[in-house]
Amino acid sequence: MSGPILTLENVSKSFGGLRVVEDLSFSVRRGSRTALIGPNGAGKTTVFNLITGVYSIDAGRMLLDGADIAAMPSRQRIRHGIARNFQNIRLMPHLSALENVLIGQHCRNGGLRGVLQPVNLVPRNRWQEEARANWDASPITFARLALEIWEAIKHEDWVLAANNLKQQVRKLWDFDRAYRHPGVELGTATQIGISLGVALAHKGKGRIVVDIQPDGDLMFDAGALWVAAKYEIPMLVVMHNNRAYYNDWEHQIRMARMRGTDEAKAHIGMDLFGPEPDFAGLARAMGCYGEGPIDRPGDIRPALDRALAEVKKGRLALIDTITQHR
Ligand SMILES: Cc1ncc(C[n+]2csc(CCOP(=O)(O)OP(=O)(O)O)c2C)c(N)n1
Ligand SMILES: [Mg+2]
Repeated sequence: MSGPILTLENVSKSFGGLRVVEDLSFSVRRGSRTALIGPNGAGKTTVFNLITGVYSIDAGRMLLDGADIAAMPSRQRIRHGIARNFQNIRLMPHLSALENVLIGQHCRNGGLRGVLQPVNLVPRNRWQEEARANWDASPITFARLALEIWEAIKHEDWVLAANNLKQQVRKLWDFDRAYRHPGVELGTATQIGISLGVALAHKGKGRIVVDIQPDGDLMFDAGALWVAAKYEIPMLVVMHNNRAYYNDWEHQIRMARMRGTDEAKAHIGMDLFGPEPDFAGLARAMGCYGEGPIDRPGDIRPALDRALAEVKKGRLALIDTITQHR
């Protein structure tokens, strides 16, 4: 092929009343290296942003190998070889150094999975391996609970409402649709309420709404279960029960250390045993389905499947699983 590889013809770009690029025309010869040089504020970065599709041009034409690319989104331009880097390095902190480098290949190998799969570097595969550490521990590890729930719902059209297993779920579940999670939770005293709202919003759409529910939070607002029964709001509630207002307990320990007071008293008002609340019984008392407490990890999956069947009938089903603290 001959002719220039890239051509800008009379390109202009304004931001409000500020004309940053005006009537710019140039060509880049095929196989050449071309630099854009100019003083600060000359508009160099804007030109790069126009060529790479970060901004759209106001006027003129932009041709790649003779084809007009002005309307092409940057994710497609990159496949045609138009890429940029940034002055500030932008790493993905959850990936290894090698994975960060390999990501640069994603546009040529069918996406991130395409690059990483052949060498078994998909981070989720690695995290799933890591999640199998202490697999049979009782109380149940967070990672096992997160994975057991994932295995039970991954073929459903699922939505995650409140989520008390943040680290594990983000690594182990595949959030492949915008509606899979509404965003962050507001913390204790809100989780069951917010989850109920999410479940109501998705009611009738054939989706399975999952709430990974802390025990202390449900102590505050048991009536939410009755509301779900009364208004037939289906939801799978998997209780991550650490028999404690643990977040607060940790805080009390920290405060005792800071103040030099008796750390052994930090549990007062913080532990939730002696007697243990029976959350499955509570769910049933409110007109919902309830099972538990479950402390043998192998019992979780069958219980989840039974609960799922109840949710599909239009009910709230609660599984009370006993987990480690943190
Ligand atoms: C009404 C109310 N009281 C107290 C708190 C303070 N607080 C924040 S986290 C927490 C403990 C939560 O326990 P749980 O819901 O079981 O979650 P865990 O930390 O055990 O995972 C408490 C009491 C709060 N957020 N709201
Ligand atoms: Mg708790």
